[in-house]
Amino acid sequence: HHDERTFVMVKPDGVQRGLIGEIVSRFEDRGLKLVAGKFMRIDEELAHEHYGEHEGKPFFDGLVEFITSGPVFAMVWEGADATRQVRRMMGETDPAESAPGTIRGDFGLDLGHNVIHGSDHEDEGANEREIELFFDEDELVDYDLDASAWTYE
Ligand code: DAT
Ligand code: MG
Repeated sequence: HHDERTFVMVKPDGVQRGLIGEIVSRFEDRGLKLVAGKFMRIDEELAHEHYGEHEGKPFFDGLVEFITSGPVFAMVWEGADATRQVRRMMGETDPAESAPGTIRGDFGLDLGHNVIHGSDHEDEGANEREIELFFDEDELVDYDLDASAWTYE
């Protein structure tokens, strides 16, 4: 199956640092297919829903403040094992522990400002839940990506 979808977002720090294009390029280069994209501001309510699993943790308030502090670029990417592959390309949660060559390892130094969000592949269904939270069904574009014929055997 090449049609697994995952939710990805360039966070406010990544937007302000001009990294949207670089990050989109990495997923394009990998052969993933862009299904949706939206430049937007996350409000308090959406932030609480999106990061609900972290409510009550000491970093939660700061996390909500950060993610609502400026625009984000939300995306849906599709491809074989997309959720896990995007996470591998992102690196670890802490940029300081992320290998060079990963997005967080190449563009971050500090845990709070780690440039990108991707659905957790170890949390069953997180990808679908997050896609639904950020996008309406009619915002997901149905098309064939010609390059896929050369990406997949
Ligand atoms: P990830 O974004 O890799 O899925 P997560 O879901 O555990 O990581 O946490 C969500 C975000 O919260 C993470 O990108 C950065 C922030 N965060 C996580 N743990 C933190 C901590 N111990 N201190 C400060 N911020 C933290
Ligand atoms: Mg997470």
